[in-house]
Amino acid sequence: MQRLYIANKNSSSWSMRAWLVLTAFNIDFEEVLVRFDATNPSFKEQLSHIHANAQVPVLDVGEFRIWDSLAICEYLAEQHPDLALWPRAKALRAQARSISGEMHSSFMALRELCPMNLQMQYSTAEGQALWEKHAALRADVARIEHIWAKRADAHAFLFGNFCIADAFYAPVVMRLKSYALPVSEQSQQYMQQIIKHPAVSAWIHSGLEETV
Ligand SMILES: N[C@@H](CCC(=O)N[C@@H](CS)C(=O)NCC(=O)O)C(=O)O
Repeated sequence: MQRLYIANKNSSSWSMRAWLVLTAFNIDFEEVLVRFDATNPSFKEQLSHIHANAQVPVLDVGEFRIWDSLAICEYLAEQHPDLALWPRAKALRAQARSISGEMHSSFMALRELCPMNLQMQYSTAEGQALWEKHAALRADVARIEHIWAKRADAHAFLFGNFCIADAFYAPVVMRLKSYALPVSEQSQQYMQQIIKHPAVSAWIHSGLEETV
């Protein structure tokens, strides 16, 4: 069976994306969690035996290994054309790929200032202080909210049904929530949709149970 190497569910946002796609679409896989924290000083060394770049996620499909979250999702979409991991309509699929690529390569202020930490919750005042201090963070969140606002139905996922693009934005949802960043009512509705998705809530549950 294929194996997905991941790090701590509390904090590993790139692991979360690949894991969500496999789980949400009921694709068989075995999970191997390599702790990435002070309890495991040999994380890099352990991972280097799986792949030379020594990062997670890595999907080991037996014949070969894929070592990047977006490449893993593309591979899964190729392997399961019946499952609509990307939207079926060509134009929507192109948009879904574009915003997933944008997530993969952008939003550095949000990523640096608000690392994923499911077990942490800022107060509204703490979130506001962070927000006011960092213009780059406000710009990242404005762009993300603009992307989310494009969805056709305020109560749906980005392209109707849950797809790879939603998995890519799920850790963003968790960051906005943990750091209590002020977002619109519409964005909060999308965040609720994501948080209550069964795959996302299963990941959150395990992340909250982890000892830090
Ligand atoms: N571009 C990679 C990024 C992977 C990445 O940065 N993974 C983090 C964990 S979320 C990691 O392995 N960090 C450990 C390190 O870089 O030493 C992907 O999308 O898979």
